[in-house]
Amino acid sequence: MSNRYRALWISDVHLGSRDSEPQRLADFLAQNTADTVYLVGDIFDMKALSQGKGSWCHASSLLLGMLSELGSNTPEIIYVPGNHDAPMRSWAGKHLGNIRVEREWTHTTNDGKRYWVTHGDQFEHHIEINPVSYHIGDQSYYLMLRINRWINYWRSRFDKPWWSLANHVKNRVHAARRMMNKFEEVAIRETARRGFDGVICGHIHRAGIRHSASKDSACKDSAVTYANCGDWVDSMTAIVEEKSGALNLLHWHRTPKIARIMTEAVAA
Ligand SMILES: [Mn+2]
Repeated sequence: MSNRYRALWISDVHLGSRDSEPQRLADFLAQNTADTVYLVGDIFDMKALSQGKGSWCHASSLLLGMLSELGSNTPEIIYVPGNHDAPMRSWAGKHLGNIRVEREWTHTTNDGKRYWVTHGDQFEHHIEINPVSYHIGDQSYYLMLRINRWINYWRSRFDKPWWSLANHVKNRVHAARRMMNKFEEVAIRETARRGFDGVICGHIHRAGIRHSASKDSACKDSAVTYANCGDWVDSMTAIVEEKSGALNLLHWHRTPKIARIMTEAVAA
């Protein structure tokens, strides 16, 4: 049985990178649908593909087929590209089959709240990052994903659910946590300044919904909702809008074995 929401947001799928988990997303989309589906950037990892670090597997093609098929059951699919699929930004205002490409978007919920939909990489420019530590952080993150895949391979053999090492470590490493908190602060401040009720973004691979009063003195009393979709590399999360207009965070934690069986069933 599938769940239908008013709207659904996913980001940071990184299709084409070695760390992408397209079969999990295909599994999720088979059971979760919406009137409007938003692809909030870094759907393709053109960076990895252009640097020769990519890999395009059968499941990636399967997922692409699924997305285009989704268009016939979904009135609207809006794709807001991110920094890893930045070349797609030049398609803003155009259609790619059933998918409408936009640089950013405003979504109005059923209870009349206006949300700014953006990938969020621009918020990073307001954060001072030491380029050396950024590079090390990036490298160790990808190494961690590799170790994580190995751990989960063994967990799946014992029918244990998916577990995220990167998330576990990220939340404990002080510098990473501070950077992500800063990102959220910048996003909230900018959202309040632009007069939105909230923002729905991705980019930092940390899912969450947070309600916050902006610290900005110019708009002191404006409460802003910050929602981050997370990713489909290791947290397997999505933001959805319920019929009431409320936003919710979904975690898709299936055992890899089930995901694999389902993918094979779709392919058959
Ligand atoms: Mn990004």
